[in-house]
Amino acid sequence: MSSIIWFDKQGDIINWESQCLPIGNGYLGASMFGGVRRERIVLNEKSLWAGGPCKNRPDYRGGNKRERYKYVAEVQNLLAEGDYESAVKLLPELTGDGDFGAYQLLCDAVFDFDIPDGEPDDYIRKLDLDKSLYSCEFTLGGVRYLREAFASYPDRVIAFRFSCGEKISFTLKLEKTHPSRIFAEDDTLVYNGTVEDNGMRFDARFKVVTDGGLEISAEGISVHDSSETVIYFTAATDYEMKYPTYRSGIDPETITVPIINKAVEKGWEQLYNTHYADYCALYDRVTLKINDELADLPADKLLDAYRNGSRTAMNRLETLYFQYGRYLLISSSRDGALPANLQGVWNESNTPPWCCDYHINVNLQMNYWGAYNTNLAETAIPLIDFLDSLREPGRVTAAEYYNIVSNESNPENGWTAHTQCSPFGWTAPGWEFYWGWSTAAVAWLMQNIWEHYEFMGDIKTLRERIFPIMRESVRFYTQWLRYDGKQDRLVSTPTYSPEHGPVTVGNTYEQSLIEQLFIDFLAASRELSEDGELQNRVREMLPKLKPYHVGKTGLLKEWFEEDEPDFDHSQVQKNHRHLSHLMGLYPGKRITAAIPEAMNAAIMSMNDRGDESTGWARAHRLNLWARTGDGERSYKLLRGLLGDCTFDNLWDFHPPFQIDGNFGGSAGIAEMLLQSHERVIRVLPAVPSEWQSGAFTGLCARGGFVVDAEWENGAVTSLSVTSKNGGECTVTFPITNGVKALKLSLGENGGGSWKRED
Ligand code: FUC
Repeated sequence: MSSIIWFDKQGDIINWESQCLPIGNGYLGASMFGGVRRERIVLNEKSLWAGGPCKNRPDYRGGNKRERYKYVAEVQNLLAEGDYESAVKLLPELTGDGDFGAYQLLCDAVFDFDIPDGEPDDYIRKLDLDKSLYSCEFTLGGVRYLREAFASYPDRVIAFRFSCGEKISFTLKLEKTHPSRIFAEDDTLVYNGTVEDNGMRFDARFKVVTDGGLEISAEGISVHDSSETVIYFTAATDYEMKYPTYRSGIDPETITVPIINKAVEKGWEQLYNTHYADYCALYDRVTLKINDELADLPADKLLDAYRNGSRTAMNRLETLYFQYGRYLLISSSRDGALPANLQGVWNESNTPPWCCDYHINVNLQMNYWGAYNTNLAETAIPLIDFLDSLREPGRVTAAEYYNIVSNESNPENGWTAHTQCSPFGWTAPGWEFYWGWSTAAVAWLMQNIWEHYEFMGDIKTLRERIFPIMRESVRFYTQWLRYDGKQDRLVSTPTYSPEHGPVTVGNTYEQSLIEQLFIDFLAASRELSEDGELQNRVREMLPKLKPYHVGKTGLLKEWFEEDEPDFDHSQVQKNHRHLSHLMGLYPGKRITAAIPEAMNAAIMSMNDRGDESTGWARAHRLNLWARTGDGERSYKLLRGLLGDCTFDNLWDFHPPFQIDGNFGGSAGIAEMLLQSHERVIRVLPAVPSEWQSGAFTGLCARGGFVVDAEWENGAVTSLSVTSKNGGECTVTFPITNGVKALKLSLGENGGGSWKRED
């Protein structure tokens, strides 16, 4: 069944986050509503940001205050002495300040179509995920209207086509623009300006090819009596992901002009063919079918039916949501552009929630949870590039806040970042300690990039791109950890469990993330035959981290001190959205059924926190439950995520719209179908009884294996495992009532397949 998100009525153009349908190519985004007479298209260029260094802000330092390490040391000493009250007084010193900036809207393109009054018939607007094509079609006064759009990554352009059975007229005006010049250049409307806050330059072009009359002026575009008009759109800025100026010095029009000319030369058909080939090369790698998926309803009605428990709607929405996550990742994260932000690439505001930034206490990590297991490794390259770019500013933060200094005799000696990052190398803590301090956030991100090697086995990328970033992060943590006599372990201190709880010493979040980084770093070193002082140091420190402890209640402790009499329970929130102490279960690999005490304590903690939460927090819970192997509970979380935290356009909400929940949800569905974190490939490890039968192709396992499977009545009926790099793997999967292990040996670059015979 094809994967199409569709509506039988126009979207409300005011209600962007729930009504629009998005297209994008990593650099650019457009979101449409399907308005019949008035259409609003929200346009974005991913690097268009306020904030950062500029003429008016010559002293910009990525938020870093100076010599904060002195206060940090004092806080550490006070905490070690048990003087929490005095330590807390100093926490405002452990913050950053300055202009963080925000992701900007490029502009709204508002179309007014001169078409007769009346209700349209046979209205349909849709986003076809299989074709990566948006369209809106209707009949009015006996005339059929068709509007289409796609965003091409190879040609870096978005194309809009307006066709109808008769000749019509329409206008296009740009609204919510930045300070700019808007003018005609032959058949092109040029929107050339700057972001007021920082002088970032941009150039956007709308080139019109029409069979009708055309007028372009500062007012916008006016098309008369046309039965077909194509508008080619592109935009670029002078942003460059390079410390310390973050400007390329290149006129953006030198990028946009050749792009737009080439696009027109190619024309709609050829552009689309190039786009389709590029898109399918990623998207088509994975298919998913669950039961019969009968319902084919408009998205809002599909959601209603889903909430009401309609069987046919359920599996349909689940597979659609799964593929939508993949579509959104392909559309918002491509090599050469910045990574997907809190809203991917789509944004209607100059003051978006959380600045639409790169939050790294869960959100950016979650954006990429599905990148590898759903076979989209290429989409995660921007994350590697971005983290690499944070190393230089991150060294300033390491020096000012941690006294970990890189210099000529000690280069690349350690980098760090905190809760929120910007494209301008903001790596300092936030302007309040309680949400802004997050020393282990980078350790967490190292899991994301290590996955590249785990899944792809690409030694060159590991050696040249990933390992240097990891190694410098490891250097940072080895110098940061200190021995705590009371706790008898090496600790990160002070720590604050993301957005939750009192300041403590060595909370589970930080200890467990640093532990996982050390483990992964040693594994990476083995692959590269790197062994030296740093590896020795890590081997020595690793067993002293002791992250996991079970409390009096039997729950896994979030704070080491939580059973102590003077622990401040007033800050503990029972149903808090973050499950920061369970990093070892997911996305980490430390808590498994092989350590039942830890697994049981983790499960008790999850039960204690409850299943209801915000969008991304449900997606995290879904992945966590999938790791426990509990299919029914995972399914309950999935149903909650889709039923309670999803807008009509299938965007996840926190609220507001936050794309991490879409990505985490998609990753979670894959995690229910296939797991590989324990050196064993588990097929259908957490499938609910509701998913009686189904089939998937192309899901990826660590070690470079690609798995296709079919199942019926919960038992695998067909299984194929293909190795990308050669090697052996062990596969387990359910056969009738139980799980049996089957070993497949796969040759060099070879593959294997197995068909169950009854
Ligand atoms: C994290 C969360 C918030 C929000 C923000 C963008 O800090 O705790 O809920 O999602 O990121």
